[in-house]
Amino acid sequence: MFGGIMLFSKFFAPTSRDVPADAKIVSHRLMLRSGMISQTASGIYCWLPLAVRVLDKISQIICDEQDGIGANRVLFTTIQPADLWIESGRYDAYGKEMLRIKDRKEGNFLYSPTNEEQATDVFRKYVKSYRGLPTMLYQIHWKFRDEIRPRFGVMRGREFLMKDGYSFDIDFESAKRTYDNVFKSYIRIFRRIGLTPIPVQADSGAIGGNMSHEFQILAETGESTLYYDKKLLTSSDDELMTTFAVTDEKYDPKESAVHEKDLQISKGIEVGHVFYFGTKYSKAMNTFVLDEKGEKVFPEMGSYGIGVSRLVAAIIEASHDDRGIIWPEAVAPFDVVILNLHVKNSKCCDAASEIYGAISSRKEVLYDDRDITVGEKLADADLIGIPWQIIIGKNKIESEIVELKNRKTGEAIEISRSEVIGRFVR
Ligand code: 5CA
Repeated sequence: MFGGIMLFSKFFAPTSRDVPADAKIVSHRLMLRSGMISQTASGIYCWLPLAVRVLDKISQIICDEQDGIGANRVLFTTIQPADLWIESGRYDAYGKEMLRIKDRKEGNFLYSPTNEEQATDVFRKYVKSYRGLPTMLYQIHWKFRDEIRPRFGVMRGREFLMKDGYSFDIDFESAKRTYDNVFKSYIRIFRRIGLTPIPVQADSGAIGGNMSHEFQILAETGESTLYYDKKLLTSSDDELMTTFAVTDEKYDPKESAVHEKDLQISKGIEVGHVFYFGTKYSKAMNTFVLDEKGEKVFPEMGSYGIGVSRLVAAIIEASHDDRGIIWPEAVAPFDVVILNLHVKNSKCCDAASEIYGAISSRKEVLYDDRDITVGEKLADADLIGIPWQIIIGKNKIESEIVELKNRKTGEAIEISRSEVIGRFVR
């Protein structure tokens, strides 16, 4: 990431001390209080600048890891013709969660809840030979699902941002390799974000198919109950490929391979879900390639989702304290916040200008230049959770001393102006 600076006085982050009464979980409360989101309708939120910066950081990590396994980023459409779904047989089956739309000519359309049909349609238009395989297309785009019970803010929204990928392989062995590659890339993505992913054996639900895993993040407010061996929490990436948690519907103490003393039961949030479903869509949508002998082969498919907007809430559930959010460095909206506690004191202003001018060549810096009370400034910084705070007060500034505080540990040290610059610009 390149550096940059932003003046808080010009930054649209409408923070608030009020605790929203109807927000039941901490991430929802903190996202509202830190001015990250603004509700427009049930389960439908506007994303404000702090939140957009976090979405962008998460997306960047996802794209990096997906491009790294040879997936191609595209943008499918949010509006799809119903015909594609009639062809796959899902138009009626999907039920009331699908938002159905008519255009001015009375044509039937829908707002994408997922894009298996469309990905298959794009594939079949262009790929005619086994030489075009394997192929994987992915996007990061908005979805709409008319959930019966949207709740917990963006955790279960109706409109939400998803990374969704779709793979096409010539046979099962190749499809399984692709599935495993995506599986491993997901583990890397969640680790890079600063989370501990728990793979879970899963059902395929509305997507259909015969092999499926979820990726969950532990949090007390999670909607799933997970049963797992406690060594899962410290497993290597390779070990996570073969040892999974199960959810309560699947847990059978008689069949469990986990020793009772190692069994952990915790709540989790589903942040990702991968599916292998073979030729379900390629057959239904008459999508085939010709193999080496010139014979028709229906590609073996999989689809792979990450709840990008849900992740923002899940990260906060996993990383906060009673003062606010504690962003993991990799996805923080800014790297550093400079708190000028006395914006009318010229020495403090000079120090702040010098420090942000120097640091912003390497780091993303928010400079809190607002004319508000010291208490409000300190409280806002803890609330929005930027990993490092440089606090400039008038008492020590004569001797060129500022305070450097770590948001996570709360540890604060007194340090000279030049030293603090040296810490961030190396
Ligand atoms: N087509 C497949 C994979 S591309 C699919 O749609 N999978 S999914 O239904 O499991 O969704 C993928 C991820 O999106 C989920 O793991 C979850 O993290 C997120 N997600 C699903 N529904 C919602 C929702 N209502 N609000 C926020 N995130 C959601």
